[in-house]
Amino acid sequence: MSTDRGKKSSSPTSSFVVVANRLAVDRIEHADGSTGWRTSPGGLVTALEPVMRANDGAWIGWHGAPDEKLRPFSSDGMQLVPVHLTSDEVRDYYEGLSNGTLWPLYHDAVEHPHFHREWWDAYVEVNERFAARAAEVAEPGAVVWVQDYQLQLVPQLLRQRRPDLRIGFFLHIPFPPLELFQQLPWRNQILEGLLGADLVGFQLPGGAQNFVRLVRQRLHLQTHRDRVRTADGRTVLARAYPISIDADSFHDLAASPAVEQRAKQIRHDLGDPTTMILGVDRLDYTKGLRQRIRAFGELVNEGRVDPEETVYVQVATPSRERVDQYRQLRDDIDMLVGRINGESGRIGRPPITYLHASYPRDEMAALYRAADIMVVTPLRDGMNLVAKEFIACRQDDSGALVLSEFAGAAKELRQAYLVNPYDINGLKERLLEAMTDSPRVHARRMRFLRKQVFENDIDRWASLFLDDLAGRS
Ligand code: GDG
Repeated sequence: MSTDRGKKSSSPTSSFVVVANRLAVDRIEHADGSTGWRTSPGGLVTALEPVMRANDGAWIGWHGAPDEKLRPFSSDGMQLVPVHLTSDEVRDYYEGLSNGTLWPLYHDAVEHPHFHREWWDAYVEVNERFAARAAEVAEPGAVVWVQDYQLQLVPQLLRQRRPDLRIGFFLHIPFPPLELFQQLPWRNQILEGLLGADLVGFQLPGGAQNFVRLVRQRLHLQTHRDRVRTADGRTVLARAYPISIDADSFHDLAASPAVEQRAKQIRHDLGDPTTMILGVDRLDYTKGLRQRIRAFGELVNEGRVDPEETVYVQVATPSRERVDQYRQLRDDIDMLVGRINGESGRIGRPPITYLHASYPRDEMAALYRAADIMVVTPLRDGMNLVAKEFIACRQDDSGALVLSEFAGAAKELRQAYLVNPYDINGLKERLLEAMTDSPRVHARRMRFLRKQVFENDIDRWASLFLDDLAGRS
C-alpha cells in the first residue's frame, strides 16, 4: 500500500464527486514523527478507488479524528475534501444512529436496534453538512455519487441546493423488508431522502423491491417496476448492482513470488497442516463468527476433525470498538476460542489461530492463497467482498468456499458450499463436505466461481451504475 504526505490544495471542484462517511485515507505517522495519509482498507474504499482515479474525482468524507477541521488536500492522486465531526456527533450520528440503529435494523435486527431522538437530530445535522460540502465541490451538471446508510438524507438535501446535479446513491448493506423498516420512527424521512437521487442502487434486486414497495405504501407515490414517480414529477430508478472487487489486481498480487513465499511460510508456521481453514471478517455481530467457531469447535470435540491435520485461522479485524455490542462480541469470541483451544489443543498446536488485528493487503493475499477452505458465514451481509477476494487469489481450481445463503454474494456464487449459518449442525456437515470432497469436485465448483468473479469485477459494477446514472436526465 503506498503512502503519501498529504499536499494541501485550495477548495477543489470536480465533475465527479463521491460522498461517503469516511475519506478514502487513514492518517499514519512516519518514523520521523511527521504524519501522512494512506489509502484505507475496507469494502467501500477497495471498491471505489480505481473508479476515482479513472475520473479524477473528488472524495468528500470524515477524516476520522473528531473535533478537527482540515483543509482539502490531495493524496495518492485523489482530491480529498474532509468534513469535520464533533465528538458528540461521532457518538450520536456515527456510533448512535448509523451503527446502533440503522446497521442492526438493516441486518435483520440480528442485534437489537436502539432508537434515540437525539441520535436522529445529529444524523440530520451531519447529513446537511455533507450535502452543503458536496454542493460547493460539484461543478455545474456534475455527477455526485453518495454512498451508504450513514448518508441517506444527502440526495434530497443536495438536490434542494443543486437541482442541476445528477445524483446517484448506492447502499452497501441490505435494504430491509417493510416489516422491519416500519419500526424506524423516521421511516418517511429516509425514503424521501433517498428519493432525492436520480438512481438508487442496491446490492440485490430484493433490496430494490423492498424500497419501491415501501415508497408506494408509505408515501403513496406511483411506481412501476423499478421506477418511482416523485411528488415533484421526477422519475427515480431503483435497481440492483451487486458490488465486486478488482479481481485482476488481487490475482496478480497473490501470484507474486513474495506472496507465494509468504503463503508457504504461513502454512509452515501453522505446522504444515493437511487442511487450512480461513475466516476473515470485521469483528461484527452480523458476520456469524459465534456460530462458525462453535461449529468448528464441536467438530474437533467430537473427533470428526483432527486438530493435528486441520487448522482454522480466523482474522477478526477490529471494528467499532466504542459501541457496546461490539465490545461484548469481542469478549464472547475471546472466550469461545480460548475454551476450544484450552480443551483440544496441545503445545504448539491450537486448533484455532485467532488474530484480532488488521493486516496489509499483501498479507491478506498470502492468507487467501495459503488457505484450502474459506468460511464466510454472515447472518446477513449486503454482499461480502472477502468471499470474492479469496476466489480471485486462487492460482488454480483448487480450494473451496463455504458461504452463507444470507450473504449477497450467494446470489452470484451459486457453486459455493452454501449454508444456513443459524443451523449449526448443517454448518458442520457442509464444512466436512467441503473438506472431504475430491479435488475434481472442488475444481468443478471453483472454475465456475472464478469465471463469475473475473467476469463481474469492480469496473463492471461501477460502469453499470454510472452508465445508468448518465442515462438519466
Ligand atoms: C460492507 C458491507 C459489502 C478486512 N480486514 C482487513 C482488510 N479487510 C477488507 C477485506 C474486504 C473488506 O475489508 C471487507 O469487506 P466486506 O464486504 O467483507 O464487509 P464490510 O466491511 O462489512 O463491507 C458488505 C461491502 O460493504 C462493499 O459494498 O460487501 O456486505 O457490509 O475488502 O479484504 N483489508 C486489509 N487488512 C485487514 O486486516 N488490508
